[in-house]
Amino acid sequence: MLIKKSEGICSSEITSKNVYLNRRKFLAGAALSGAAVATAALKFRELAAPSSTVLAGNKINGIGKSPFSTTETVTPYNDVTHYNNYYEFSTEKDEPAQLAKNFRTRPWKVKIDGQVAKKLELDVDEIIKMAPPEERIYRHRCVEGWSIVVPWVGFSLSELIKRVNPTSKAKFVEFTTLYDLTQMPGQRRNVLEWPYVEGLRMDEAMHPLALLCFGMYGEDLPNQDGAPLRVVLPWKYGFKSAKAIVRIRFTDKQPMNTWNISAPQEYGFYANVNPHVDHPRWSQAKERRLGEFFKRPTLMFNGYDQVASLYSGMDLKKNF
Ligand SMILES: Nc1nc2c(c(=O)[nH]1)N[C@H]1C(S)=C(S)[C@@H](COP(=O)(O)O)O[C@H]1N2
Ligand SMILES: [Mo]
Repeated sequence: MLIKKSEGICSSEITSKNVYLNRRKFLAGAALSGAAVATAALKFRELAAPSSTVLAGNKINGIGKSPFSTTETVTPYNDVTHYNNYYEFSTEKDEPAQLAKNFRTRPWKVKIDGQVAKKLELDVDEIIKMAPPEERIYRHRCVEGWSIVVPWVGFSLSELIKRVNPTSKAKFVEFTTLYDLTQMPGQRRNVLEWPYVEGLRMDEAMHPLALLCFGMYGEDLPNQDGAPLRVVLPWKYGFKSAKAIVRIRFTDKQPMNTWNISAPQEYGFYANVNPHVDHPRWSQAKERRLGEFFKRPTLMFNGYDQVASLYSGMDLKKNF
């Protein structure tokens, strides 16, 4: 019910790339006159983003292109912003868009602690300025069997890690999501343990593909996609990519992660995308790209072979 399609135009008829490019053109907007801008804006809203609530983002300036980007068709913005797993708001995928609308993403502090030379509390805007923003078009696959292709904006998580000086005892990094019952209605239910926590081994976190993310489609990250700060780990199932991060803690022991706590036989710590290791209740061999009808094969590490060396010698059936 959140998605109001304009008449006669089925979203699949508009290639998402065109929508995306039009959007970029619209955002650039420089050459257009006032009236033309109004018309273009109207058209754009009709075609690409019927829900105006998702247009609250601000354009992010000076985004560089990343060589890590896939050339695959970008998933329509409207799908990516209206089909979300974000249990702090709701277990229904179409609800976070609406329920997170007034979520306060400023001011926002991020605590950096554990095995670091000096504990820090950084403002999210200080973090965002640590390195130049890049656009990374990544495939992203949910453990449930759907996938998206998103032009995320951010920079390698390693950039932040280098600047906060972890000690030699730092073997893992843990991410914690905001816990705020006044803003996150889903936290009133005990479907998961709150706050949501996730973790990575240090070498995984330092891999250049691991993205510290604060934007998408050239704009600020929408609230339902994890504003103001999240990670995106394209070779892992989506649940590893924690949203709304308020704490980054370096540890000598493997941290717990929320979905593993909830169902350890179904969700592991590593959670690398692996078509050969099925979920106990369903196959992981195929996936459905949002906006597409036919399923496509799922690739090992979601196609990001460059991470394979991180796991050489490991039994990935045991360490699922
Ligand atoms: N804090 C928090 N982060 C989270 C989740 C969540 O429920 N809470 N869901 C995860 C899951 S299961 C997926 S698939 C991705 C979805 O990200 P997207 O909504 O931006 O596509 O976010 C992940 N990060
Ligand atoms: Mo997911």
